Amino acid sequence: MSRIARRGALIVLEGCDRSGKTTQCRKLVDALNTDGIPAQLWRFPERDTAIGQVVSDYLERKCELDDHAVHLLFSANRWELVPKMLETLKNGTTLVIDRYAFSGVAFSAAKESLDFEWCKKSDVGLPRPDLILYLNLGVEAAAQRSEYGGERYEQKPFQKRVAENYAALMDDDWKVIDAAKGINELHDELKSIVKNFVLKGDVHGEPVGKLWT
Ligand code: 2DT
Repeated sequence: MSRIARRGALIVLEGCDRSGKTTQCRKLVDALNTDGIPAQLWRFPERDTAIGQVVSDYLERKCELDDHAVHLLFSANRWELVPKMLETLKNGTTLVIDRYAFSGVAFSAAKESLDFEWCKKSDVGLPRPDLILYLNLGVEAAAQRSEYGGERYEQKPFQKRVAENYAALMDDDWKVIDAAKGINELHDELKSIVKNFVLKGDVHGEPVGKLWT
């Protein structure tokens, strides 16, 4: 009997700055690999491409760009990696992605110049995540974790608007996780959710969906 090849799952972690996404993504991928589940850690923006380099310079305040233009560059940075993303999933590797199109909308639409619905448009049709985990941490608690750095967007009023935009994007498919706990406790919770999800195998026979269609 022929078996349909098992694709990997597309898993996204989202949340405001300092919610612990990057640490948790790293620990998750290590844990999955240790348990014999092939997984890779990806992040957006992916600063190593030509487009990502411009985005990185913008974030580090090395250059100025029109708000619309930089929004589209963040989006293009996702689109340029779609072929590799689909190929990796097809080969059975699960992707854990640190930020995705939801960051794109939540951060851009926090700027007065950009409209929320306009911000969604450039990401319509991207591979749709199979699982979205939102690390929920209040802006005050986040700011207490450590000083925000010097990058653009790392200020409290802006982060408050970002959190409101995330709330507007959220639907029943999102898993909201309380991130105001210790690193290991949070890891155990995320690992259990992700492992159950991957092992349940619902996504394996399903094609990757298209976002916001
Ligand atoms: P990191 O600190 O995680 O590297 O993020 N951002 C991110 C956007 O404004 N639009 C996007 O599409 C994405 C993916 C969030 C760098 C900053 O870039 C913001 C924080």
